[in-house]
This record gives sequence, structure tokens and C-alpha cells, in this order.
Amino acid sequence: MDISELVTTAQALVAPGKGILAIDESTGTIAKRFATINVESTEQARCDYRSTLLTTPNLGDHISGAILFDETLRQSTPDGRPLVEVMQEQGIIPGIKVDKGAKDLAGHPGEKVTEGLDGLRERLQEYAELGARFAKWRAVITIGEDIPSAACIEANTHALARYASLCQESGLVPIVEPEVLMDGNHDLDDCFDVTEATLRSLFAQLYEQDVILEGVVLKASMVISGSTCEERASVDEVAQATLTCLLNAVPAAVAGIVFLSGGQGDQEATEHLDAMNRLGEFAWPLSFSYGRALQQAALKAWGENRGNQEPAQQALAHRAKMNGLAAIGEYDPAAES
Ligand code: 5MM
Repeated sequence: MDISELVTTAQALVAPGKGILAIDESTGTIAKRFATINVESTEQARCDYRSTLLTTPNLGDHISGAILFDETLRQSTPDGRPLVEVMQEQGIIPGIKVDKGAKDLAGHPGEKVTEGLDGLRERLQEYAELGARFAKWRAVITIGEDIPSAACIEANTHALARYASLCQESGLVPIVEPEVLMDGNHDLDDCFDVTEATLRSLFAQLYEQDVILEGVVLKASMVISGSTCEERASVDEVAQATLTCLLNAVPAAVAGIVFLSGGQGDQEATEHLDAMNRLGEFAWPLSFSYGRALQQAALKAWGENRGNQEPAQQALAHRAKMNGLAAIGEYDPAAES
């Protein structure tokens, strides 16, 4: 393992003013997204859509890396250019989602554990040969009555640490994503407590597995009110609570922290990131790795203009720029129009 190369890649993923595009929807998830624009999810349609996104002119100005699904790493644009090469030309680092999804955790109703460790070493080696330089694994933690259990948190963080160690062995930077879901009526304090407990467990497990934190990027969920909570925390409260939680639980050695959007509105996700970066400078850069909050407008535009890539590309370029500004605390909502 070349540690300096891992560290260089991790730092490039969180370079100032840049963040990560998450287009790693599994086949089931992308079918749901396409259903919202009345498009059937065929392999060709998925390839066309993702080619449109990745060929957006100058996308690399604000996007450091993109997380792909297995299928996408092997696909080419309609004019025959491998998507990995398109990304390299754009200065966008290719990444790959390697987990096999969140499955019911036995004996723990309402809770999930992410699977995918079997055969992972061999899959990572193949992905590295195909051009991937980082990977991602997402664990899902649900807040509800008497959950999450300690067993659920530990099973998920243990798997994240085993995955991270295997990634580094293969020369890939692991993005570790322990997502505390927004679903539910929990308040900001509940979210804070669960996020802090999850992150503390994660870093204990990473330490136990000898993972080099300088070569890790944390993909975190924000500390935010549940989606059906009546008293919603303000942008400043979310920013302050998230930052306090991260300062409590994330070692300074971690290369960077990127946020998922988790169902937040496009502009809401940008405002939260910007508010955090206005609170000061921290040991780690704070940036974005949004899926929905980067793609929503582009997906709609693509569905409405099949055969004309420009509206979708403009929508993606705009959101990437807004979030790039938020990543350095220089976002201005007036620039939205
Ligand atoms: C883009 O969505 C990703 C894939 O999800 P599934 O494995 O469930 O199909 C997901 O991992 C995503 O990278 C993160 O959850 C962040 O995306 P959002 O939309 O929450 O920003």
C-alpha cells in the first residue's frame, strides 16, 4: 500500500471549492428516480443519463470525484468514449460504490445492516484495474422507538471498518458513510445523540482495524430535525449542532468530511454547508457528496429534453457551482437566479 498516494487522493477529493457527485444509485433506486420523470430504467437509459452528467462542460471546476455504480464504471458515451476516460479528462476522480445494500438485521426489527464484505478484496482489485481510485460503503441507521440499538450501530461500524481496511490494502481511498436517516419525527437533540454515538463507534472500529485516517474521507449526515418533526431547527442551528457533533467525535487526522443530502431540498443542503463553513476553519475541510441535491434539477431537465443534453448539464453545473461556493463559505442565495 502506498500511503502517500492514498493521502494525495483523499486530499484531492476535498480540495477547496470542490465536492463529490454521488451517482451510484443501485438498479432499484435509479428505477425509482426515473419513475418520477416517466422514464423506463433500461441499461441504455441509465448510460445516456449518466453520460450526460459526466460530459457536462467544465464539471471538474467544482466536482473533484464521482461515485459510480458497478455498471457505470464499465460503460461508454454514445460516441464510444469510456466514462472513466471522460472523467479523467475532466479532472474528476473515478470512485465506486462497493456495498451490496442495507439488509434487515436479524433479531432487530426496523434496523438494517449493510452487506458486501464477502469477496470484497477481489472486487476492489478489479475496480482499481478499471480505474477507480476511491470507494464508498453506506451504512443506514434509523431513529425510532428504542432504536438504534447498540448492536445495530456496532454491526454497521464494524463492517465499515473492515471495508475501509480492505480498500486501503488495494490502494483505494475509503469513503465511510454512516447515514443517520432523516425519516421520523425525532428532534435535533435525538439526531445529535445518535449521530455522535455512531461516529464514536465508527472511529473506535477504524482504530481497531488499523485504518489510516489521513487516507479516509467521512461521508456524514447532518444533525437535522426528522422529516416529520414539527419543530424544525433553523439553518444556523443545524450548522452549529452538526459542527459540535463532528468536533466531539471525528479525529483531526481524517482527510475531510463530505455531507450527504439525505432528502433535503437542493438549496437547503447548500445553505447548511455554507453556514457550517462560515463558522470558521477546522481540522478537516467540510464539503459535499450529494446525490439527490445535485441531481434533482438535472434529472428533471434530462427527462423533459431527451436528445438535448444542454438543459440537464446547465442544471448540474449550476448546483455544482453553488455547492462549490458553499464549501468555502462563499455561497450567496442571490446567485440562484
Ligand atoms: C445516490 O444515492 C446513493 C445510492 O443509494 P442506494 O445504494 O440506496 O441505491 C447513496 O448511497 C448516496 O450516495 C448517499 O445516500 C447520498 O445521497 P443523497 O441523495 O442522500 O445526497
